[in-house]
Amino acid sequence: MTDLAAGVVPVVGGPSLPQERRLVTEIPGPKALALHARRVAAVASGIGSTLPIEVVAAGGGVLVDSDGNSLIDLGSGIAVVNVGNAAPAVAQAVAAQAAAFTHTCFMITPYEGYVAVCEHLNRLTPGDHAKKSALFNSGAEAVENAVKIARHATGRTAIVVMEHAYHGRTNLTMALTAKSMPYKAGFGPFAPDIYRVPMSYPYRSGGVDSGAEAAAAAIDHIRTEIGADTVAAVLVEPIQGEGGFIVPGTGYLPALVEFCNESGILFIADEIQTGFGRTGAWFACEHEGIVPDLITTAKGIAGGLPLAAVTGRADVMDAVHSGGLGGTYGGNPVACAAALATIDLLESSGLIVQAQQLGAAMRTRLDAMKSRDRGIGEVRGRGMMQAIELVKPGTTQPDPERVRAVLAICHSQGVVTLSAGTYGNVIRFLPPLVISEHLLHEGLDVVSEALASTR
Ligand code: PLZ
Repeated sequence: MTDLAAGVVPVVGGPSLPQERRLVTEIPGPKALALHARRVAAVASGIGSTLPIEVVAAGGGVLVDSDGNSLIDLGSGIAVVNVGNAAPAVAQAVAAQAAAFTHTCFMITPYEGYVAVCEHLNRLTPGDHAKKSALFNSGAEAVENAVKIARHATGRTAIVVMEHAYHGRTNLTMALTAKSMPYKAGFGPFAPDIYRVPMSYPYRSGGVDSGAEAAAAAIDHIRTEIGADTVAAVLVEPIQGEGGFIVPGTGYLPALVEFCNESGILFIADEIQTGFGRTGAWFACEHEGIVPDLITTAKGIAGGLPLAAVTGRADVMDAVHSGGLGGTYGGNPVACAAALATIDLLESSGLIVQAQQLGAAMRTRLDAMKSRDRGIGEVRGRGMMQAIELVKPGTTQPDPERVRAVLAICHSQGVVTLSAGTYGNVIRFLPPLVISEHLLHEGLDVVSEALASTR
């Protein structure tokens, strides 16, 4: 019997973990079930979990559980550990910073890491104009602050968001988020002066590349029903995340940016899920050649530590009075140290090119699955952010039941996969950018078998 079979698992993370799928118990195994029982008794049931194992280590493309199983990670903790879980450079930077000091509050006594993260964000985000940044803790908090800044800078209050949008779970960001269940149902009333306009969703507009028409419809809605001169900002995810990895049609985003520029409206790109190499570019806006006035980032910014930012035009960012933005923990020094190591890894290790190459390989596999499965309506995404939308064969009717069945098989076979979509009928793939090609293919083999057995 091996150590692993005896339930002894390595305690180290990072790439030193064997990069393999290894099933030694059923998933979830006995230790995971024991934790689950404690969790049901202790943790509020409003917090869900997709795959209730007990993680004890993770790195590269795998998660290891307390039962000794090693699972392939095709989720990256929802697009967070782009540079890998417990990436050694990140872990070392965190340890060194934690040993020096863990917190002072940047608003009280500053430190260099915060400033350095802002300098990098100002340099790396799209556009070569003068930029400034402010740091926060979560994606939702960054979005809230982008809205505060936009309202203050323009003196206007209306905020325009898209169908299928996801921007968070706080009160303001629930209002910005489209989907009722589970994000909004029962949690109102919601913040006012938020307006939803049509999103370009080529698959659901007859499969035609409807970017220009969808932009015209959105702009018409803003002009006639909201009033362009009341609008502070248009807020868009350049590829929608929770909404189902919807890639807008050609020209949609550039047309909106042009309209915003002409109308004194700020264009805010929410790159919280798409940023930091995920799509094969630093930021997804680059694929469209657009330059937002403000950009929100989080998730992939700090290799797994909680950090978020608003970056944008210096004149807009500086419109807010001193003391008008902040928070106790925003830009925590340990999170900033993790971000600096993460950014350094993304810049120096070729990971963004790797995201293009592995993303192309993943896309080829998913396209092949679609060619033999009439229940796959569309394959879409960019780089290492790809998805399949499942429908009843021969129709565009969503098939969320099959998504649940496919995910259940993948999970039992040791592959972490996530769903998405307004209709819950999308399976999304967000592997760490550092996953080995072999492991990626093995994970997709399992997905392919799960699709075959539910056809
Ligand atoms: N904007 C584009 O994707 C977070 C949500 C998971 P936070 N997406 C994952 C869940 O069910 O809560 C997200 C996003 C975009 C904003 C957010 C919010 O980021 O860090 O979760 O607050």
